[in-house]
Amino acid sequence: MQVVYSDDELLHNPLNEMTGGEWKPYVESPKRLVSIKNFIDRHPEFEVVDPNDYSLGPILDVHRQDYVCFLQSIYEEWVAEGKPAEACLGETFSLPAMTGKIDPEVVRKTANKSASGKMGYYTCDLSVCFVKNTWRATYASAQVAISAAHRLTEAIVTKDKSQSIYALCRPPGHHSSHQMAAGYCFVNNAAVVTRFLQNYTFEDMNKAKKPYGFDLEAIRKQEFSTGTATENKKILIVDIDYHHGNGTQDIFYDDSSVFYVSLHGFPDYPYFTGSAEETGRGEGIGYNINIPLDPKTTTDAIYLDNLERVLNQQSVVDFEADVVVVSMGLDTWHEDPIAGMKGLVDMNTYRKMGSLIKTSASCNGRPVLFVQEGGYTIEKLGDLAGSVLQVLLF
Ligand code: Q9C
Ligand code: ZN
Repeated sequence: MQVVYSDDELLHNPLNEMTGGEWKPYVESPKRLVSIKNFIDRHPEFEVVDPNDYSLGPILDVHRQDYVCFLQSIYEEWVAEGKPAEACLGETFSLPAMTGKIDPEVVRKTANKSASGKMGYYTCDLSVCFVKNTWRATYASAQVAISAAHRLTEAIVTKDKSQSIYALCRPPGHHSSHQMAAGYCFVNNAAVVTRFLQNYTFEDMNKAKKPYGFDLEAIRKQEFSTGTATENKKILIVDIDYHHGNGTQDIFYDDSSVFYVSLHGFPDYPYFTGSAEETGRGEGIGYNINIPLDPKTTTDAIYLDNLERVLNQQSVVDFEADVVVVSMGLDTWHEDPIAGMKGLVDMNTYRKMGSLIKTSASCNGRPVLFVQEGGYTIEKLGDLAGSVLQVLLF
């Protein structure tokens, strides 16, 4: 199985985050990726490949242009205002301005007048911290995901390669929405590849591809052109991260061409979403399934039973997805320092998750793109990822 990975993803390395009223070491550490990469390097069934560069286009098919500008420049603006170079963090959040009484465009303009205003407007918790190379790592993470989508498409076209691929992404993405960074996430990698698979033909993908080389000045000068929907591909997103993927859900909430399914600890971060009552809106009604699970009582058997049930549920099967995107968080493991289901204690459960993804009626025979999300038991991450991927290797 091919694994797309870039060293640039390691460059985002904040010191601390504020969690539960305490300053703690930043849990979403580059060591996570190093650990998975070491595991991959020791197992010859995996082949590590470099990403290519597809520019900002695919990112802008998901995220607002002003938000992408914010991601690119906020750190420099923060430092230019004389604020501490170690950490660019929010100090207020935009809720007080969002009462609906002020024109949202006026709020946006006011927020954009200062670095703290921007942090308050575009971020929503204290797990979002910018350091010098945050955008560089975020850009690399998105290009890793897009490159994996392109390679998977190539495998579909030529039919001679494995029909699944692993995007070893960091920072993760599923808490990020159109104009929002949250929960260690800046760009929603799973959403970006979903739109990329839908909007680009194989020829477009080949045309957009350049060798990867991060160049901030060149990126800033890029035309903010976005793709146009050319193929009506249907994408099933299966989110097995411990946390609810509120960003991904939000992005596709009105959309019947993307089916979002999530199993997650509940109630827990992100605290406001993830209930089973969230089923989609308008055209998207019925294309969003949340399975909230009690982290204290969920066992291996309960988890697998829920995953099996939803992946064989009639509406998901009838959707007839063209491609499956798995938001692969590994933070359901019972030892996870910030998450974890107390009863998920068996490594075989992760093998069975992979096998359900391979064989269930909604996924069977479909190409699968694994996108790395959370997971914080640094030493266990390779085993966990390897277990999920095991049955899909060949
Ligand atoms: N005590 C991902 O797994 N802080 N994000 C939670 C819990 C934020 C998790 C603190 C957790 C975000 C991608
Ligand atoms: Zn998570």
